[in-house]
Amino acid sequence: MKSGFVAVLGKPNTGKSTLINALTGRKVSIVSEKPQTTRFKLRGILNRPDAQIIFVDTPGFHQARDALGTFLNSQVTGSLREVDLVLYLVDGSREITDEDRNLAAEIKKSGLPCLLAVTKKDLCRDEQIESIKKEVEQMVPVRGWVSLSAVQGEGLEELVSSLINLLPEGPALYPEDMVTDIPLTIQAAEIIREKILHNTYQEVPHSVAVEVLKIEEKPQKNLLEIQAEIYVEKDSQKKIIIGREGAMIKKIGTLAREELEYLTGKKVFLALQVKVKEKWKEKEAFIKKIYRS
Ligand SMILES: Nc1nc2c(ncn2[C@@H]2O[C@H](COP(=O)(O)OP(=O)(O)OP(=O)(O)O)[C@@H](O)[C@H]2O)c(=O)[nH]1
Ligand SMILES: [Mg+2]
Repeated sequence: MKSGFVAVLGKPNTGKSTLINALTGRKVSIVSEKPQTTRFKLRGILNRPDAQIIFVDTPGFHQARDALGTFLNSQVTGSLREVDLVLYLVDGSREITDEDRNLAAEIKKSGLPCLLAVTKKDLCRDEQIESIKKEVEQMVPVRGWVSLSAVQGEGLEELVSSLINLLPEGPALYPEDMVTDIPLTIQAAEIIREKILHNTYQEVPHSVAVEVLKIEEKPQKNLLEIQAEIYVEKDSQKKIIIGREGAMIKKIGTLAREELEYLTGKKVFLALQVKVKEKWKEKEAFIKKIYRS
């Protein structure tokens, strides 16, 4: 039996969360086309008869411009101290940038074994993949590489076999029916945030934080009452989230409620409140409170 933790690292938007969801067959982590969707470490567990792989999803490593960016990057570098192996994702459909290079330098510094995955194979030519592989090999020593498309499910089996090969011997570390260890409060907050990411544009998605304050169970009614706060940085953003005559907040609430009902198998009553917290992305204490770290 092989088992261990694999940090899934890459610059923003390389497809880390999409890949973990595809591998585990569940929505462990929210996904959007906007960079910096993932804001903290999330674990997704893949069980095989001969192995248990615990994937650690991480925020996209980038050039930080505020306290939130610094916090996100610290989640990435912190994950390097917790894992057995690194899965380094590089987007096959884009040029390699300094963000890829800076991350490669962090991985190299960690001394951890690293497997390269060139992602979004469905969007690129074979020559592109080959040239990315060559460039990455100059940046960090890799123990192997795969190219894959998480969206089309291509290359995933090869990836899993390569990871199992590199993992240490060991027993399963989590129960076999467990896919994630994320508590419902965080899952609910992420689902709400995802609906906002999918329905708002420009600076709004990046200025949103969601905190679930309370989840109350009413077993006799098979009901969950969930109370959450949506934080934005400016009054103008609050107006966008609420929408004309409350249309946007209603849409976000309905979409989130439906998904939470599907996830929990219970009826959900969702109470959302939008609050302005000026410059929260500059406030480390606020960020740590929201992300409970
Ligand atoms: N065509 C294609 N698109 C993909 C693939 N994998 C991910 N995407 C898209 O790329 C975008 C980013 O995906 P995410 O999984 O959120 O990327 P991420 O690396 O987790 O991003 P951050 O959390 O922001 O660092 C989304 O729009 C995905 O649908 C793929 O294999 N092919
Ligand atoms: Mg992500």
